[in-house]
Formats: sequence, C-alpha cells, structure tokens
Amino acid sequence: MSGKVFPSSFLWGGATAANQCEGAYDVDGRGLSSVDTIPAGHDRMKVARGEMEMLECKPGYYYPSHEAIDMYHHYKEDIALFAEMGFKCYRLSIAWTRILPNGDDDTPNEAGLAFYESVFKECRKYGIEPLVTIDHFDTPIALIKKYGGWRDRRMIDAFLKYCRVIFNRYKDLVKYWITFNEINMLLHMSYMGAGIVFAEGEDKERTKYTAAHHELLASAEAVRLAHEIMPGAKIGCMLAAGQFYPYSCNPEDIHDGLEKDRDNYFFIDIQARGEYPVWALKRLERAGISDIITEADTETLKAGTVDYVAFSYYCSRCTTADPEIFAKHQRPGNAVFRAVENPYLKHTEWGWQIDPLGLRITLNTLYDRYNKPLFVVENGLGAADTVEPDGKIHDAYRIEYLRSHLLAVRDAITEDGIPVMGFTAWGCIDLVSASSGEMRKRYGLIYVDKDDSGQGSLKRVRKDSFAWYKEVIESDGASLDE
Ligand code: BGP
Repeated sequence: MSGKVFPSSFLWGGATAANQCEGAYDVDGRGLSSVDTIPAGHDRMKVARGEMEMLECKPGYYYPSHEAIDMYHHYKEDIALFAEMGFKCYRLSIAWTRILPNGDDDTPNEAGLAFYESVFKECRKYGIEPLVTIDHFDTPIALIKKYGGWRDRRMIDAFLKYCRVIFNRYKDLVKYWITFNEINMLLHMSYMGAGIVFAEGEDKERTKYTAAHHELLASAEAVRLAHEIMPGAKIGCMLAAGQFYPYSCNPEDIHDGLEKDRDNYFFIDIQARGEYPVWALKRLERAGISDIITEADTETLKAGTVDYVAFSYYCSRCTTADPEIFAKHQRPGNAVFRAVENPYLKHTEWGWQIDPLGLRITLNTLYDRYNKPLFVVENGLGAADTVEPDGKIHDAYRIEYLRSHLLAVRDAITEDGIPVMGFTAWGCIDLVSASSGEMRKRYGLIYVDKDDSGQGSLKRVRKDSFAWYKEVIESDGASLDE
C-alpha cells in the first residue's frame, strides 16, 4: 500500500435515477413523465432527441421505465445491500410526477411524498447521506402538452412549485441536492433533457437555447430557495463531462475541441459563476434570442450560484475539424456525442473509450475553471455480465475500470490538491440504460435478474465487484493499490 488514502469525510457511494430503477410508473397516483414514453429499440434515439413525437405509450413498443428493476417495491432490500458495501452516500432522483402528477398541481400527492420520506429514512438508518437529483431526465407529460416543455418560461414556476414542496418536506432528511442531471444533455437529447419535441422546420438552435435559458433560471431560483428553506444545504449543478481532445495539433482541431467543450461549459459557467460568458452571449445572439435575457434574469442568475459542481464521467472524446478524417475515424459507439476514435485508448463493448487519466484531467480542468468543490456523481462501466452456473458473476473488467478511475480521482486529490467531495458509482445496482434502454448494458455491483425484453425474477445478486468496492470503502481507498 502506498499510504495514499482518500479523506475520511469522502462520500463513497452509488447513484441511480428514478426512471431507470423505480418502475411502478403508474402506481400510487404517479403521473406520466417524458421518460415513460421513450421506448427501447430503434425509435429510442429519435424520441429522446425530440425528432419523433411520442407523448403517450403506444401499442407495439416496449417501455423499459415502466417496471425497470422495480426498486419502488425493493428499496429496503436494495438500501440494505448498499449499506453492506459501506456506502456513505446514495445518489437518487425524485420523480417529479410522483410528487406533482401533472407537474404543477396545487396539492401534492401524499403517497409519492411518503415514498421518498421512507427511502430517505431507510438511508439515514444506515448512516447513508442521500444526495438528491431534483430533475433527472424527467419532464411531466402534462406540462409538455400544456407548454411544449422547457421552451416555455412558465416551466420555471412549475419547477419551483415542485422544489418548494420537496425542500419543505425533506429539509431535515436531505442535505445534498443537484438541480438538473447532465443539464448539457438538453442540446443533444432535447426530449429527454427538456421535454421538447421539434416541429417540422422549427429553428432548433433557437428552441434549445431558449429552453437552456429557462432551465438555468429555474436552477438558479432553486438554489436560492434551497438556501432559504434549508440553510445548511449544499446544492450543486451537474454536467456530462469528458473533455474533447483535438485529434491532431492542427489549430483547426484545437479550435474545434474548444467549441465542443463549450457546448458543455455553456451551462456550468453560468451556474457556477452567475453570468453568461461572452462567447455564450454570442451564441444567443446567433440563435436570435439574446433579447430573452431580461435585467431581472441577470440578477436571478447572479443570486443563484451553486455550492459545488457535480459531474458524470465515462470517457473523454476526440474531435477533428477535418470532415474527411471525421468520416474515416468516426466512433460508432456513443450515440449522443459525435466523436472520432482516439487511437491511444481502448473502448467498451458499447464503444465508449476508456480513459482514466481523462478523469484526472477533467477534475483539474473543472477546478481551474470554477474553483468550487467537485463531486464525481457518475462513473462506471456498462458491460454485459455472465451468470456462471453456480450463480456467481465475475466482473473483473468492471473492477479494473473502477479501480483505474478511482486511482485517477485519488491522484487528483493527493497530487493536485483538488477538493473532491465524493464518488458515487453509476448504476450501483443494474438498471435500465438511458441511451439504449437495455438491461444488458449493466453497471451494477449488484446484479438484477432481468433481460431486455422485460423477463426475469428481479432477484438481486452480489457481483465480485460488490466485495471489492466494500473493501475499497473500508480502507479509504488504500486497497486500490493491492
Ligand atoms: C448518464 C445519465 C445516466 C446514465 C449514464 C450511463 O448520461 O445521467 O442516467 O444512464 O449516463 O449511460 P447509459 O445508461 O446510456 O449507458
């Protein structure tokens, strides 16, 4: 052992999202949400991007969120397993429509409120700190029908109504909050991130940046409200991180990487610093919407800066300005971010390139840029697992992925001095993949018996990574060297 360990206050744990694990989509008064109408299969991306309207569930489609892994009915068993691993923190999201079934109801749904109260109490019973994402790819369908999603400014009031209810109800149970999951995803998957379905011929840039402005205002107001209702609370923003590396040292490629990174920093620059950077204002100008920022908005953004910056990191990306090189080396894997293959890196079965040092680079870049505490709230390996005849799952590949990435976090803390609040392994229990809708793409330390067509006993099984992670937590990361 090198003796290099994580700070004792480090929040070790795992992360999930309501729509990917809870199931029970129409139980106890829950209203329909955007994610409930995103099917598995070949239309998934079209719907998630807002290119195909699907505001209700249609026959002939399979909707994986409807049952997911039925955590709604298994949460006690699941949290007990998290506790067995020694989790100090569990990141989860609240489904907006369990609380306000139509998104803006005057009376909240008590059954939904009681459910999360019980979940948080269960966490607290084991000394696990809940970390709550207020909106994880989750727009109430009723609001999409009423307003067309976040393109409409009235979404802000609905969101704040929801925030007020949950802050008041959970103020003594939850200290750590995140406003929007991967807020930058709105630019790539506009229905998933903002409940937007594009009309034929609509100016997409304009709509996206308008919706972005509204989510940013909602986030800033939520931060202010959280501090008012819960003075001790810490509330953060969250981005899908992973830097764009230039494919070559050609300045054209460097510039292309800079611009692509700005798609991501667009949001966080505003949430962390309280104002639009100059280049972002130019983007609004180009989209023809700079006039939507009022003086009051400027004040709102200033008054609602976040306490910390949370992010997901799965891989770095590589980019080129040369269309020929792009066409020749385009990576087929990640359907969301278009990128070229980095020849120095290996990739997962789903084509996501594996780059642990990229996580250290990301931590450094974000800290240089924002000077705020950072939180790695998603990282992990999506892989197909094999259940051996004796029922065991030997996922050495997942252990190796997590080990190398945790070492990168440790280096960022001990070598570079970056304040990292914690690490929550994504999909600590197998759940539905956001991009593909599959169960087969598993991230869990806990296996769930369920397949892509919805069949399975839902039985939970500890994988090899379960015992491994337990030891890492127990030793404050010292066992990573073994
Ligand atoms: C992020 C999301 C998660 C999660 C993860 C893994 O984009 O915040 O919801 O799903 O990525 O991605 P996937 O499920 O597509 O493999």
